[in-house]
Amino acid sequence: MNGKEYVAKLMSDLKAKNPAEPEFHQAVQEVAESLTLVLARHPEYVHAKILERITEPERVVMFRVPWTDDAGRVQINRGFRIEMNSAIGPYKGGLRFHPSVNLGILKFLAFEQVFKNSLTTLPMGGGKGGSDFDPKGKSDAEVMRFCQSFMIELQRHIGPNTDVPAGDIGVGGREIGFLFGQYKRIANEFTGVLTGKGMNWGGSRIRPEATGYGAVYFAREMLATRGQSLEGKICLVSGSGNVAQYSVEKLLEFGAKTVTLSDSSGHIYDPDGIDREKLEWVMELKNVRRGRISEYAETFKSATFVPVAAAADHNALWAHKADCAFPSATQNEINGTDARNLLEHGIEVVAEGANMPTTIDGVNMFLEARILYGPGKAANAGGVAVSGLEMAQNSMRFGWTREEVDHRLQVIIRDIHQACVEVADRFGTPGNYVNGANIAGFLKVADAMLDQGVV
Ligand code: NDP
Ligand code: 2IT
Repeated sequence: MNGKEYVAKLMSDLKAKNPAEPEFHQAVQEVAESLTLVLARHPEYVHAKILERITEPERVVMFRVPWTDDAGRVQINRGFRIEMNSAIGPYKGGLRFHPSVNLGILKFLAFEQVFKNSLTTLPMGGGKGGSDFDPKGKSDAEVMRFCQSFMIELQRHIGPNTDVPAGDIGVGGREIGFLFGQYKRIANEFTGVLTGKGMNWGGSRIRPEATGYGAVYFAREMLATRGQSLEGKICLVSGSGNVAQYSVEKLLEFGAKTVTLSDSSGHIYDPDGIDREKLEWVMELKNVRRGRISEYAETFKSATFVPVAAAADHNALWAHKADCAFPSATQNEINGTDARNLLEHGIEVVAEGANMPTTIDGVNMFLEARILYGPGKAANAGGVAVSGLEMAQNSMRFGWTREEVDHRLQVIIRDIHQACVEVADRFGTPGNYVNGANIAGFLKVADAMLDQGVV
């Protein structure tokens, strides 16, 4: 069997065994295609069935989460934790609370996390979890009761040396606080069992900023390969949550101008740019008042709000002219049409703050156009990297300064970028960060799996 046939068989078996999980199929397909380059040179991975094993979670936990709302009604959600791979360290990855959450989405995220965590150079395996619970419109007391109920089950499966969850969509500082409080109460232990903790109770400096800052640092590294910088660049950022906010903050610091933000209702376009004052306003809107991004255009007259068009085949945010794009909302937010729109308007850089925001045809268009395309597992690895640094600080019972953590984050991102460039070169596809990230992330995990036998 040649590489192409091997991947075709792997995919047809995977789809038969895991039906109705399109995002998981998509994530595996992209990695497996990169790995055809590796398998030809390394038959030992084929013999040991590394790909077949790496696509099968080590453990999946699925559970009922009952809670009562403020009106006293009983509510039921579904909770999950996917423990994907522990070859190089304890399972590590975020929790997502969003009504769209299902097994297939969390498996795609856990799969991506395995390679991403390997790229960070830190000893972390891969996992992901969450619930179809929707925090939107819920009171703090409802969110707390939900988190407490969720943790009553999750606590059996996690631990600082076993599995260390963190935040993702719908899970920020507030939720991590409620989850940590309940874990501590049940386990009667104060340990670093979650990351993204508050600064007074074991959190790391720069963890809230890390994913957005990291994506911008990654873009800086990519631009440097062409002798350019972010200074003066026009940037499109999607989302308006954790990753989007800190991407805009770092872009401002580097002299770039961000002209968009979004949420699931639509996007704002502000040709004057989102300055520090406007960004501060967005942070208050989203993190404190938990409002909608449409209010931005009501407050700042330079901006227009464009609602999501129900039947549209594209996302209007990506049709604005810009130099750089930082998709920071969710998976598959850039399809083939969006990629074409970006390319037609001269996009030079795409750095993915979100996980798998670009469909496979969109990815292929970016690669063919030879723009600087940084896939999520490399470009957004700063978040989990600083989670790894939070674990290290918790183990030492010590905390580093902002400068120390930020310096380490920059070094890690530089090393990830370097690894992507070198590995893409070594496997005959220079400048292809998709192959670079997939292969570099894979080799370390695959070799650890070989060393550890058939487990
Ligand atoms: P937040 O919950 O803070 O923000 C998510 C943002 O994306 C919101 O503006 C939200 O809008 C929007 N969004 C979410 N789902 C959809 C959807 N289905 N369609 C349109 N817009 C949507 O999450 P984060 O900023 O933490 O996460 C954003 C992305 O970054 C995700 O892909 C996540 O997996 C990834 N990521 C996050 C990391 C982290 O450390 N937090 C680390 C690495 C990657 P609305 O309010 O309307 O839902
Ligand atoms: O997708 C991700 O890397 C995250 N949501 C962060 C995971 C973590 O453990 O910090």
